[in-house]
Amino acid sequence: MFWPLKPTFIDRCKELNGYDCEKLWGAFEQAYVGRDPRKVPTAAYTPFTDAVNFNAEPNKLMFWSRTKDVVHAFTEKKKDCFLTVEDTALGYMLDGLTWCGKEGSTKTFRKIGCPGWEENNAVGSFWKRVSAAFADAACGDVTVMLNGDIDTPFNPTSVFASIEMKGFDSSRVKSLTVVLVTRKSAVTTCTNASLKDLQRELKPGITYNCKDVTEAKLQECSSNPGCGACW
Ligand code: DVN
Repeated sequence: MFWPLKPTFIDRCKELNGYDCEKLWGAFEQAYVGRDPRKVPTAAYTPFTDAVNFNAEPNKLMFWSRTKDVVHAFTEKKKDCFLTVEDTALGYMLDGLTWCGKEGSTKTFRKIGCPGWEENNAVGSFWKRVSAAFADAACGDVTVMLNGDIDTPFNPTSVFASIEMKGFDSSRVKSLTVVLVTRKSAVTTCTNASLKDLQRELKPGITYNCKDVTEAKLQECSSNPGCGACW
């Protein structure tokens, strides 16, 4: 099935209010249209991130790695307290979608003919660029939801480790809290070796916290009123 990308982008953009959606579409599309879909550098999306001009509300930013479903189920109920990049204008319009361009064409293609998750593909470069913009805007206390059901919840090649954490400005980010979520059997706790790596890589001046949280507890927290730390 083929759905053009633009109507979805524009509809989602209108839901957010306050954006010139045609202008955002133009800034987005110029990154990949007419290009080899394997040669889209992250910088090609800078006109888009500049046009979104995202200003983070302090203490609300929620990062994640290998917890996509569980984190979004949580922020869906807690939008006043926590925002992932997909809950903001940086990520909302493109969440869950695939696209690319083609040399010599002015069209946007969907899935068929688009490369997979390889270096400099149109979709991957977009998420790397918007993740960098999201992390750059972070201030105050930030949170990351990591996966306690795997051996290495902090993976150095993940977008969170390789782009977002490196992008925190230590003069603005006060603390990072790891919420280590366990769905089934807890393979990992806050004593995990990869979390020691995380602490070593955290910029000096940013305070580290870690909480082991079951998914059941997280569900309870998402139903609690207020933004206080429930875990
Ligand atoms: O903090 C978040 C958020 O801000 C986001 O922009 O980046 C952070 C999450 O990225 P991450 O740390 O690399 O976490 P993941 O879980 O390893 O990867 C996140 C997503 O990237 C995956 O869910 C994949 O998206 P999809 O296919 O479910 O829509 C995608 N992804 C990552 N590596 C991939 C891949 N898709 C296919 N193949 C891969 N090797």
